[in-house]
Amino acid sequence: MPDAVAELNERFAIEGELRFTSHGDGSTVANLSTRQGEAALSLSGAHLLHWSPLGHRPVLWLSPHARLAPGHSIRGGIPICWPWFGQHERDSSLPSHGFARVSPWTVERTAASPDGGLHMTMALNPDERGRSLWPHAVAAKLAVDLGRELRMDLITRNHGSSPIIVGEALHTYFSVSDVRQAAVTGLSGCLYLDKVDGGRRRIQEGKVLVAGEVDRVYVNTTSECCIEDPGFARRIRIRKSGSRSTVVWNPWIDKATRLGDFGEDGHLGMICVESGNTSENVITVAPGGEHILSVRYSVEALD
Ligand code: TA6
Repeated sequence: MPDAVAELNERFAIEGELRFTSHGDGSTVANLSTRQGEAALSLSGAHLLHWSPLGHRPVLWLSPHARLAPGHSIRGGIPICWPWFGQHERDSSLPSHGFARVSPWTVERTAASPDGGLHMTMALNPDERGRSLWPHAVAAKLAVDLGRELRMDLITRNHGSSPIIVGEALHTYFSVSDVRQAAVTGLSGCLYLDKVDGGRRRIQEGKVLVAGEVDRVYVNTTSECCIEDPGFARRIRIRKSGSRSTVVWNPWIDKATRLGDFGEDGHLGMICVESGNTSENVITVAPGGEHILSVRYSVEALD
């Protein structure tokens, strides 16, 4: 076992609950297992790959063609989009959704929680490329709390002397039985930018249903959303704070084929509901200031 992983386990492993493993593609993964569920997180991108609450199917969708090697964006799980969302507004050659998800993160703290869960804090440790792309004294941390629910806090701290504008999102891929039968609730009446129709601004009427490509940026919404999945007889609840944008995305057939890493009919088994601050909701962090984007995910039976 390479020294780096041995040192990680020496410093941060928790007997029977949290252990680091290295993989042939160069990735290092934190494996979390509690009496309330299991999860796996890649240190590259601080990318949550899997989450299965006790008694439930996996909640996150991960493509069978996902590339876990460090430095590559991973198709599925929870990519961290930071410090911009989507294409960089001035330079389209820069990585889509920022560089945090393709950068190394370091483990800062792990702990067993009193309620039987696990806590893990990681810090973005941008490599030379990341620092060159964004030469600002701004730090990002991710706090993960795995219990009956999954809580993720994306923390931005401005250590510089001028205000910094940040776009961000937890770009979460959820596993559904059949996206054509699923529905996203909580966004009715919200204004959205329809990226499938040139960014036209529209108002959501009722539940969000998918029968083709959907790529919608809902703005000025702090609403709790749910994914109702009759096929898996479950509801996935998404509660957020420090977030005024929600993105709903399914590439459908043509875009999934163009992206090339969804696998056969992969688009039918997933839907992204992303909590963040994008478009007109990007955040300004004052010098010495901090912003926390916090999301809690839970699963319940669909009665
Ligand atoms: O959040 C939706 C979106 O912005 C889509 O437009 C699509 O580009 C998706 O993100 C995936 O982006 P990626 O860079 O991970 O392929």
